[in-house]
Amino acid sequence: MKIAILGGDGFCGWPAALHLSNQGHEITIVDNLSRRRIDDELGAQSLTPIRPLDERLNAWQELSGRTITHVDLDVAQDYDGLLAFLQDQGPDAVVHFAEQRAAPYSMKNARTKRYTVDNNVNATHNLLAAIVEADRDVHVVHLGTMGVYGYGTAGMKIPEGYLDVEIPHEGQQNIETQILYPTNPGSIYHMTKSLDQLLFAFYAKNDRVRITDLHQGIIWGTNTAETLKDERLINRFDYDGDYGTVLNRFLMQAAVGYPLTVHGTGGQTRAFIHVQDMVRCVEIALNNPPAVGDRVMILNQMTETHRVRDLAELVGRISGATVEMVPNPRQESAENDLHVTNDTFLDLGLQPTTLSEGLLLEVEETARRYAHRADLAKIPATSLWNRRTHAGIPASLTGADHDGAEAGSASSTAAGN
Ligand code: NAD
Ligand code: USQ
Repeated sequence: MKIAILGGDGFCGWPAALHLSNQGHEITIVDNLSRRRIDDELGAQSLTPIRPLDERLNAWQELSGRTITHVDLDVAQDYDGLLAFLQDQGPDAVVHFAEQRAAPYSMKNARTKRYTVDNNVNATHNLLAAIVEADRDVHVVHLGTMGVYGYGTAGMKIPEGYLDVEIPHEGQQNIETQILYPTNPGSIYHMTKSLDQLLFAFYAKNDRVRITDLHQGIIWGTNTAETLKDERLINRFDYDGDYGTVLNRFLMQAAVGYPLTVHGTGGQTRAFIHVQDMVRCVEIALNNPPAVGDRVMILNQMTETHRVRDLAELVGRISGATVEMVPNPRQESAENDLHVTNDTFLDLGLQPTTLSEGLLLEVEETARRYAHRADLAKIPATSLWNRRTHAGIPASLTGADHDGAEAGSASSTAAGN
């Protein structure tokens, strides 16, 4: 297949590009390198020494004999460039990773909120509009999030995107139908993924675009079979308070001797998937597209659920790290239960890589190898979900009792807006 990977220089996109190239697909990465500029803006680099994209691509060519090309294009801003790309290259499929993906970054201040909405919603809409204008049959595989379902306790197993409902119909038989599972995003970032869902539903219905939306859980791990082949192919490892995700943060914190930062009671239960399974899921999704005219195919891309404080306890036990309960900078339920259906990927052959001590220690070992690159001052999560102290919101939620809180800044962004 000819596959365009939007966001192919990122944490998920890079290993996915290598994996799909290794399978013999013709890969083009479309990426404006905004994530690298956000590293500079935040003064927080990947723990692992990721190489410039052209060096990565040359190394891959040298090692595998396969060529991956790069088009430097802002999918959200350069509609004409995107349209010309689709017309010239004619990809069979587009994997869309090109969004601002950190919930804390999206909640920092008005500027980062606006950037996240503008970037993510425009990127998705530009892609869909360009596919229609180019008049091509392109399968869109989008990386969405489990977070669109919300993180309360649903009281049921969360289905794959659609909810069976029965609507009372006065004087007649009740109507049985399926609706998009009601969204309940917990951050501006997660909200953009909810907005993406509506765009997908519309374009699948109106223009018969074939779309798969992968509702992905939190990725953990850093290496895949391909990124391990050479240090020049190394994947990014985010550990800072904005981009670092919880389990990788805990493993990095254990490696550098920093107490594991559990937010609040650590009672949040979340869905997880290892980075190696993520690339496999993307491959499976590409090989099993919906038919033209089908509704959006929504798959839950996760393999297990864990409560945050249990993860901290596990990492503490295997590494000897201490755990520190810190005030929660986010607004989220103190405790939630989470049960998720992931039958489609299992039926299509995914064999989950579940959390094991060996794999956890492997990630910690990677973090230990690059511990000298860590800036411990970047570890605390300082982006607060709410500062509106006059709106009747308790101090425990506004961060008024939160140490090390940052001021809401409004400086210009390095991400290009
Ligand atoms: P990332 O920030 O590492 O990568 C995103 C890439 O997209 C970056 O290389 C960035 O430069 C590029 N990009 C962003 N906006 C762009 C634009 N307008 N034009 C061109 N390129 C652009 O993020 P990631 O962790 O690789 O996540 C990829 C996708 O997967 C995101 O959409 C995210 O929501 C989703 N996801 C990630 C996780 C996770 O744990 N990392 C979990 C669930 C879902
Ligand atoms: N948390 C801690 N301590 C930390 C960091 C996080 O207790 O040091 C807690 C958070 O408060 C939250 C949970 O861990 O309750 C998860 O936080 P996270 O930063 O690991 O994950 P999240 O913000 O949800 O976002 C990440 C990715 C995002 C993706 C999402 C999938 O950044 O792109 O969409 O995971 S999901 O969580 O399933 O919605």
